[in-house]
Amino acid sequence: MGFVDYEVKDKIAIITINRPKALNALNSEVLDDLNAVLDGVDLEAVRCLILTGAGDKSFVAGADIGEMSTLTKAEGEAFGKKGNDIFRRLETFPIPVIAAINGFALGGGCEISMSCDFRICSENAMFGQPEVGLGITPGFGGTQRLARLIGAGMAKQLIYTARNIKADEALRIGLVNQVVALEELLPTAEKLASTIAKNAPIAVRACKKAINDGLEVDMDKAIEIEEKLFGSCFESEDQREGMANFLRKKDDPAKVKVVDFKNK
Ligand code: DAK
Repeated sequence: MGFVDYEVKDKIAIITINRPKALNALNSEVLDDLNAVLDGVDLEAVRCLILTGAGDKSFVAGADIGEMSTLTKAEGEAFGKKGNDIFRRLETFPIPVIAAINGFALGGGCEISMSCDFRICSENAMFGQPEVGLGITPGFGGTQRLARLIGAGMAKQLIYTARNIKADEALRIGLVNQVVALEELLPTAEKLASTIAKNAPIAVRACKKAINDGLEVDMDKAIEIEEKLFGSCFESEDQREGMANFLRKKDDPAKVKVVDFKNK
């Protein structure tokens, strides 16, 4: 695929935005390629995705300023919708998506990382929403997702000032879960993804949906969402085998085994 690479390793897949000449900035082609890569993910085989950027300097340096600079109002709205649809697709993708942030995550770069389930980053990562300095608002969900992730006050401060922050501050305010050396970034993401991939896929997917959908409604409705998704796990082979394994273990610890969950 032109600007987006896709590699499957066992049950995990790595999506790499690969446009290093522009620090992996998102133009229409990159967005189309990313959408096509998501179309091709085999959900029977792959249990967790990692999203990263090519090179050691930038995850994604934002939406492409050159492409945006000449847009009309209508084209700007269409570009925003294209990005928003893909970011929302990532956010609601059936399996978890980990952002492995290897450098600049500015504007649309910060926004795409926030569409992932969680973020880890390298020590050289830099986050920010510089849009107001360019005469625009964040357009790929930044005002909404940043406020939900780190709280309205901190999000407003970062967005109104257009200040970039380093990895340690991103960790302190809860924008990322973990900071590691650059060379450790992908191995760490892969280890996390493999740990997730070993768990029962139907249950992991249901947890993602429960958390995402539950956050959009009040607590009474959220609990109902959880109840339904909890119920949906029963009668699956994975639920039966997962629980049977626990009971065998109680019966005789020697009988415990690592369950090979089948996604059924
Ligand atoms: N777009 C296009 N090209 C970019 C780019 C970007 N966002 N960021 C970097 N590049 C290109 C540079 O132009 C340069 O290209 P050449 O000159 O070599 O051809 C190359 O990448 C290397 O960049 P630098 O030479 O600038 O590298 P430095 O190390 O000196 O600086 C930097 C790195 C990341 C600090 C700097 O490149 C920078 O400030 N880049 C822009 C970062 C930024 O402002 N990003 C946010 C973009 S705004 C909306 C929809 C979406 C959005 C908003 C609204 N609606 C529909 C309403 C989203 C907005 C954004 O994301």
